[in-house]
Amino acid sequence: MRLFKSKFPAIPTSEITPELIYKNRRQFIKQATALSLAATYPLNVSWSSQQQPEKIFNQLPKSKFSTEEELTDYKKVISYNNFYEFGLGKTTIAELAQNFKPRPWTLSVEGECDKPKIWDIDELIKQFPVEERIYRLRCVEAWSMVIPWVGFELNKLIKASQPTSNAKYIAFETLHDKEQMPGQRFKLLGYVLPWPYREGLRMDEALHPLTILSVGLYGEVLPKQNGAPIRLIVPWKYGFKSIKSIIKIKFTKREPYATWHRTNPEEYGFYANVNPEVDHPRWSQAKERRIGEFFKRPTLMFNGYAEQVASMYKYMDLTRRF
Ligand SMILES: Nc1nc2c(c(=O)[nH]1)N[C@H]1C(S)=C(S)[C@@H](COP(=O)(O)O)O[C@H]1N2
Ligand SMILES: [Mo]
Repeated sequence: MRLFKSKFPAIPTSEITPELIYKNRRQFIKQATALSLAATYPLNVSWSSQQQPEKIFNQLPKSKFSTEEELTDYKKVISYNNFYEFGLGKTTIAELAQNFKPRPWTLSVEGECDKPKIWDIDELIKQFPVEERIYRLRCVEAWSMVIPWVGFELNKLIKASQPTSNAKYIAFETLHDKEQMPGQRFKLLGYVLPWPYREGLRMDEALHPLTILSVGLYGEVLPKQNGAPIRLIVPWKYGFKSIKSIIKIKFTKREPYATWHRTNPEEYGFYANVNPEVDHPRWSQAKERRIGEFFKRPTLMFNGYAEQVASMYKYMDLTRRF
């Protein structure tokens, strides 16, 4: 059961009016009214008044790829984030992201493909039906969460775009907009990361059924701080590969620019596969703290997805190409 604040409006009045709300409008209003009448738990955080708590994804199919581990608390998922476009602190991102406008939004698919297209975000969600996928997310900083994402397999969008035989890699780019993203205005952060934030995958990794594009979590539209309106999730890689607020996807011949890798190749490899045996130069990767737990737990090879993904790397020296 999701937590809604008590002044939750019966009719959504926000600028976020996805088609799905209209599609399920009757049911949505019924639910929303019931919830606003019921005694609900207020979110005790200052930015909650600006949150968009619409539970817009009804009766989602559950993915067979979901983990059965205990979910990380919703409040933790939306209040402990890494999103450098908004700042350096993890607990302040949620507040700093509240003026961000994730709709209207377009995602451009381009490069080495026969069917390039500029997608409207809601058109994309309609075209590629979403499901619930519960994944572990392991940050390079040795913490992890278990999150019920709402999304669809990236391979569906790739197939619809008809990549050419030259498409060996796929590149992703986040919005670059100083007006909306305060972290992009600060010199200090500018020295840390060149904007826009970019990431990339090898084509077989991008086509893997575990790789998804996420548009929601916990049955809601994706909160701004978690990468609204659309982000990548690659569960066997460190969190920084899972690029947020994507505006562009490009098929390329060569290994694309990847922000953390290019700015600090000693510390962040292009592959960034979760590997307890390869330490980060400044700390061990052998264990992780599951957010909400006290004791650390051992980190698993490929974040526990070895059975599904290890074969993609069987001829690679994973200590050299980390
Ligand atoms: N555009 C962009 N995407 C990003 C980041 C970022 O700073 N900018 N941080 C990454 C890192 S380091 C992590 S751990 C995850 C965190 O996702 P979450 O806040 O939803 O848990 O987002 C990744 N995606
Ligand atoms: Mo991270």
